[in-house]
Amino acid sequence: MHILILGGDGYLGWPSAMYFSNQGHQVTVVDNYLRRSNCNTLDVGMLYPVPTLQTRARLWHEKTGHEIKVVIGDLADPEVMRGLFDGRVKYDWAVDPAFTGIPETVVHYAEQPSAPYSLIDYKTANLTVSNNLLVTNNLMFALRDFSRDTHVVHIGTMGEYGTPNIDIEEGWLEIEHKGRKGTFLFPRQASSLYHTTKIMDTDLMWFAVRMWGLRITDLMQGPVYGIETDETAGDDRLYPIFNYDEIFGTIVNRFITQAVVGYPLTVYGKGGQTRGYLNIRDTLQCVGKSVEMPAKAGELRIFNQIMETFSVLELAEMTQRVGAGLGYDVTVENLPNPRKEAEDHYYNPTYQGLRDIGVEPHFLTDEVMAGMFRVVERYRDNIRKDVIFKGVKW
Ligand code: USQ
Repeated sequence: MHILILGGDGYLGWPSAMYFSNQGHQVTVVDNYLRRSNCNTLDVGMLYPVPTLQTRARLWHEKTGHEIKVVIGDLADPEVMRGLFDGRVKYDWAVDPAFTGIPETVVHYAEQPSAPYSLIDYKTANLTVSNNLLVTNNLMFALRDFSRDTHVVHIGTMGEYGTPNIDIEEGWLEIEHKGRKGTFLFPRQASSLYHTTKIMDTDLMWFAVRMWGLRITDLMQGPVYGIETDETAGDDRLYPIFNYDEIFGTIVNRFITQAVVGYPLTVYGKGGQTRGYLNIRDTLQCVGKSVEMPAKAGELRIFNQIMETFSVLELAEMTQRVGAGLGYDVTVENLPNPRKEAEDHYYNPTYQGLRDIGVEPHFLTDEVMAGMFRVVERYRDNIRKDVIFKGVKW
């Protein structure tokens, strides 16, 4: 299969590229280095330097003999997107004459993924809205015009649902109203502008499915943690981008980094905020299974992509416990919450669909967290305390 990975430089994009390449698929990654550029502009640092996509593809080829094709371009520009499907980009490893090069699958990660970034000011808000919606809309039109049978696997977010006072279903809700029934997208109410762009993505994709019969899987993912995957095999030159700063770092990765450098764990508010989490290895499995078993033509298939739920306080306690076992004295500080979000709420999402198609969860055990500590420790000298908390307010 030819798999196109949009946003192939990101935290999840590059590990996905290696994962599919390792399975023998033809993989093309596309990125404009937006994430790196935003990190540089804000000077938030990363845990370790990450080679360019071209260098990583070369290293991967040396190690495995597999080729990952790299295209550098801004997918918010419709011509860049359309060029991937209309023959302008040459997929030169297409040795089989029957192989058109048109990707059978697109994995769409090409979005500005940070909630705090989207709320720094009107400029970062506009960048988030324009990038995320234009990339998704450009993809929908490119597929409408050139390749309606291509399956899209899009990474959505559990944050689209917010924290409603009812059970969260997988994407859809059957509603009975005045004696009649219908199935609708589950109500969405995000608590950041970034998360709101993902709701708008869902609407754009649902429109394209209804109008043009596209086939789309939308994976509502929770915060991801982890560094190593089977494909990195201990080679840190193949590690994904790893942020621990307030803007781009997500909570588990941040807490471990804070513990290693002796910075009190930054629990926002009461710490009762509960979310669904997953290991980066499970992101690969979930996307992989979705690719193997695609949505049907004219179907918007939605899965909730989480493996277990934790509150912020539970994660802090676990980080303290695991840190203590490794000789760290980890302290916790309850900071006034810079975000507007419920700190004590009902949370009961359904997340059976991906297991039903064969995903086997890796849970966040003390051992798994200790493994992450051991990786982060190796880069302790790189950790900058000044980027850990700045307090971007909603
Ligand atoms: N939090 C803290 N302390 C911190 C960082 C976060 O208490 O130092 C809290 C936040 O207030 C929030 C929770 O931890 O309640 C999760 O925050 P996060 O920064 O780890 O994740 P979030 O902003 O929700 O966004 C991340 C990814 C995003 C993805 C989303 C999935 O950046 O791309 O869509 O997780 S979800 O959260 O399910 O919407």
